[in-house]
Amino acid sequence: MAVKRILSSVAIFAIALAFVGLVASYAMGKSKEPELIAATPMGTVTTSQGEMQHVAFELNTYPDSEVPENFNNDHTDHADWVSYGPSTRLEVPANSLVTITITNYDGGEVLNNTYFKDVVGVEGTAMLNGKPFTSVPPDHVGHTFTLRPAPVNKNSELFVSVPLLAVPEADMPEEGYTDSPNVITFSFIVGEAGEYIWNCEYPCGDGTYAKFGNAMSADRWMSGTLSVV
Ligand SMILES: [Cu+2]
Repeated sequence: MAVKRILSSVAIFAIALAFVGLVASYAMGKSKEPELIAATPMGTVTTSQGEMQHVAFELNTYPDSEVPENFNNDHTDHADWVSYGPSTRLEVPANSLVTITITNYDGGEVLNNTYFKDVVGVEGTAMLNGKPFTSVPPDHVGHTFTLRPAPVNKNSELFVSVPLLAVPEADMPEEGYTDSPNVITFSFIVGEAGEYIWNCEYPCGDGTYAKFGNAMSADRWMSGTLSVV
């Protein structure tokens, strides 16, 4: 009898310990959620769909996750992973023109799918270092910003994809970041409220899963959300 009682006490203790562990890991996971950043209001603008409000984001892409300004992503657990910042959770108002400027500090190589070398779905002209562009060489891609409706958002046809030209290997320093990043600016129109997801389509992860491992297979380093509210 005594042995049985001890065994059941041990079992209860083990279950309690497992529960505490589960709650702790859930709480830790939760705290890493990137902060939601709202677009900066830029007034109104005339577009192909008439006059609408204009909002903007300034994002960046880096060859690792040690960038202080990207603290929102809390990347300290994977400091060597490539990253988008300052956050990957974005929010914009419905029926607006969204302009995104991305400063890319990362190198890159060859796309798996050359479709993603092209600028697709933008309003007006995309700019690369101050000059209009419609595509980049498919073997010089650092990352892409590729936006699609979330599966719950069945009525939306919004699709945007913009390649980020890679920084040449010769300009990638051993320590720190390049002095000559590529600056890419593009705009697109969002309609009614809805949820969108975006990700990078260049295989910029580690050597696993054909370079779609680590940062590419985890949430928030090379992927994020766009909430239209
Ligand atoms: Cu990428």
